[in-house]
Amino acid sequence: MSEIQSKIEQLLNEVRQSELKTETELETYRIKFLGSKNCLKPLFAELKTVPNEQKKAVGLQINELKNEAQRIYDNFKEKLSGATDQKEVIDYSRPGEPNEIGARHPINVIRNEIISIFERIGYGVSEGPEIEDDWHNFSALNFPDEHPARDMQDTFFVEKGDEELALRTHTSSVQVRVMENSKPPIRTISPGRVYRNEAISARAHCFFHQVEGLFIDKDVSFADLKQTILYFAQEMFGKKTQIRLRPSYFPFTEPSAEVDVSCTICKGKGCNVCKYTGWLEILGCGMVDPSVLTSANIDPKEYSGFAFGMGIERIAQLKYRVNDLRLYSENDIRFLKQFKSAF
Ligand code: 2U9
Repeated sequence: MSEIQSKIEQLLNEVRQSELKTETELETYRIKFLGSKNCLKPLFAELKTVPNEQKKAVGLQINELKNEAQRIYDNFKEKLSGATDQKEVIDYSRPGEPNEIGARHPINVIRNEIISIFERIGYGVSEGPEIEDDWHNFSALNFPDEHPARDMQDTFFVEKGDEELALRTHTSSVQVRVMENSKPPIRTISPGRVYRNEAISARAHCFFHQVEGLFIDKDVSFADLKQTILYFAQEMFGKKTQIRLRPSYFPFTEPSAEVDVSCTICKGKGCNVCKYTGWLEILGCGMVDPSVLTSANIDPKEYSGFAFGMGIERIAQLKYRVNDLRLYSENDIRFLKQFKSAF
């Protein structure tokens, strides 16, 4: 082996044994083997002195050394930059991925809005059990024993030993408890879930939500009731909303009325939402029947009161124009995420 060939071999070994662990080592290597004044250059100069018959072979060896030096440089450079990338992945100072914020259920949004409207005129909120006894759900509210609402078709009965309990069919039962446990003046609303044994469809469900209201004091009149309902309707549906009362019947109120608001869509002109009547039914109300006051130990000669009740789904339906009741309990995220709200 000629002198130049052993130099080439020596450099080849050196290149192959290089361990380049830092940027500085990499740069030193680059300057030595690949830089403008690299240590391979003298070999090319020396090549000129090599006898012609060996020139080709030696030239190829120098080229191979040069390529090997470049390959090794590239390998280490890639490794080092890979390590830098990895450092970026575990950069603990980076802010986390934000969680998507949920939305309130539309029934809760409307419930809270109704509560807020009545709280502004002095009403408190009362809650009670969903499993009720016959007295609080029916008898105290003047439902005769044979009243159809007690029937198996409307009420879910619950067996508990000898006691016959039921899933409450309205939140009036909560207000009977308020009357029994406190003295007038009473101003309370009871929001909550109620149950009725109905086949599930777009228009009916076996459970829904109500807000009922009760006002008992001395000299409470039907005019007070009407003004309270007007206030509620205008807060809920807008200042220009009008109301109309139609006579009705409920066992627990006398006289009783159903209340319509001027159509929130067409403002009374007539459209397919109000079936071209200009009016939408929103709640029922009336003066508390004296026998209901007596049941809860309130003297009807001294006190009078009014009450009202509404379905939250119904109000939500009018506000949001949702026409299928089932959507409210299916928990479809595409439906629920549309109700971001202040309430
Ligand atoms: C007491 C006495 C009377 C509450 C009332 C209504 C009229 C009424 C319905 C509206 C639609 C129920 O959700 S709905 O199906 N409610 O029409 N509710 S008066 O009367 C009471 C409440 C409590 C102690």
